[in-house]
This record gives sequence, C-alpha cells and structure tokens, in this order.
Amino acid sequence: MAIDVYWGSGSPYSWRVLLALEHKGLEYRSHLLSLAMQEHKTPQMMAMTPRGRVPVLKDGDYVVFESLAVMYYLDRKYPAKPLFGDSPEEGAVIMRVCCEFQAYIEPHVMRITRALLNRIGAARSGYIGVMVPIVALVISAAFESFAWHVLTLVGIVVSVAGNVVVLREKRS
Ligand SMILES: N[C@@H](CCC(=O)N[C@@H](CS)C(=O)NCC(=O)O)C(=O)O
Repeated sequence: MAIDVYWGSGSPYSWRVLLALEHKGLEYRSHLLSLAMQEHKTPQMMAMTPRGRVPVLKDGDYVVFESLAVMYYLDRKYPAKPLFGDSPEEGAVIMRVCCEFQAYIEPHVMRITRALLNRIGAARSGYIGVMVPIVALVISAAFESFAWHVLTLVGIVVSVAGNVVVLREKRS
C-alpha cells in the first residue's frame, strides 16, 4: 500500500516526517502543499486533519497527523531502522528530549518566531522556518552531548547569515 505525505515548505514538523521516511528507506508519494495558497485547508485536507495543519500521513486508508504521532506510527508499523533508539533506555531519553522540547522550548521558539514574522512579513517566513530547528538544535546541544559536524555548522552559519541579510534589508 502506498504512503502519501502532505507537507509544507519550510515546515520543521514536516521535515521530521520526511526525515523519518528517508531514514527508514520507505517509499512514499510526496504532496507539497502551498501554505500561502491555503492548500492545507481544502475540504479534502480538512477531512483528514481537522486542525488544518501539516504534516499529514496517509498509509492506505489510515490517516495520522501530529508529527510525533506520525513518527510513532511509522516506527510501530515499519520497525526496521528504529527512530526511537535500540533499547528502552535509549527510547526514553529520545522521548524525554522530545517532551522537554515541546513543553519548555517550543512555546518560546514560537513566540520569537511570531515576533520576527510580524517584523519581516510572511513572505520571508522561509528563513524563519529554517531558524526554528536550528535554534532548537543549539539549545538542545547545550543539554545533550552533541557531535558538531562541519556540515551542520555550515548550514547554521548560512541560515543565520540569510536571516541577518533579510532583517537588515527590512530596516533600510
Ligand atoms: N504539533 C504539530 C504542528 C504542526 C504545525 O504547526 N504545522 C504548521 C507548519 S510548521 C502548519 O501547518 N501551519 C499552517 C497553519 O497553521 O495554517 C505537529 O507536530 O505536526
């Protein structure tokens, strides 16, 4: 049965699901929706997810939304290459970090994101979409042992530089 993923550009929650599918090597059909055009709020999408948000995953007749729930589903349904560690202990650490992020970090990241969005406008929100996981990554690196790879650092520098350019353009 085919897996369909409905997602939005710049959506870190969508990236979670796409990365999970890639990690597991599962085949899927990608449906990139334009959030600006409200393609995620069509009657067909609202029938799958009453919150009208992405990502949404459809596996045959089964529909699941909320990125963490989607990852949980994928891990239970397709257990090869686990997403949540190889042992109960490892799984608990991963789940704890997810819970801590949602409880203590995400609300603040969203506040910062909204403030910046009001300042630079929705058209440039792609930069912010990139910044959200990076801020989370940097914050979590402060709490967890984290192997900094050159590519990760390059990605962060490029993204931060992009944001600085956008903010400076707006001011001038
Ligand atoms: N907690 C949800 C968050 C989903 C979410 O907020 N998605 C955003 C994109 S990053 C969205 O669909 N926004 C469109 C809207 O709210 O209209 C998850 O983990 O899936």
